[in-house]
Amino acid sequence: MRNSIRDAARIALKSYPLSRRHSFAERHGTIGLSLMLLFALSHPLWAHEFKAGDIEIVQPWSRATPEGAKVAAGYLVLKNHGSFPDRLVSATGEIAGVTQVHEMAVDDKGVMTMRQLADGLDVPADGEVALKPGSFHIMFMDLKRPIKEGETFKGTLTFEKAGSVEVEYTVDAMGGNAMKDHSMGGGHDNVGD
Ligand SMILES: [Cu+2]
Repeated sequence: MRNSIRDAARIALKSYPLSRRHSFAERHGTIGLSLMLLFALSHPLWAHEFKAGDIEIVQPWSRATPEGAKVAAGYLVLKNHGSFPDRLVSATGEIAGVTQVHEMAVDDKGVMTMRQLADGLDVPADGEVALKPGSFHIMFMDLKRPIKEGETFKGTLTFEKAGSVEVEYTVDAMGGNAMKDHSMGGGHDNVGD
């Protein structure tokens, strides 16, 4: 009787770590699977970082345009990991006949205006510049077609020192600031010097 209890205890003790190990392996597998899933889901974010020399281009995006729209804006963050300033001098977009680097600002009469940065946009050494709604942006003009939410389109960015790099813009839903940018597009063809 005592022996059988001891045997039972021994069996229990022996099998306990085994079953723990087993369930750990199972759990481990589950963790691995969820991590893989997480990576798979976040992959589009990774895919939208690009590099040209010391310049990192973070997550280029644009907004869907209404039917018949002639302009769209592109946004991204430029990070300069180098110790020399650089400059974004030009851009292209496969959806646009003409692509320019623009700045949007409020003039002294309180009116939102935008202008082409003919000399390009400075990217400070060890610094960054954000192209975002209401500020600097890539201006896609003479659109060849409307762009739709969820699609991507390609473009290039050319830097004075870092050279050219191909990037891919993801297209967000219409609305918000970008619409305001775009609805001012009527004056756009007159912009630039
Ligand atoms: Cu513009």
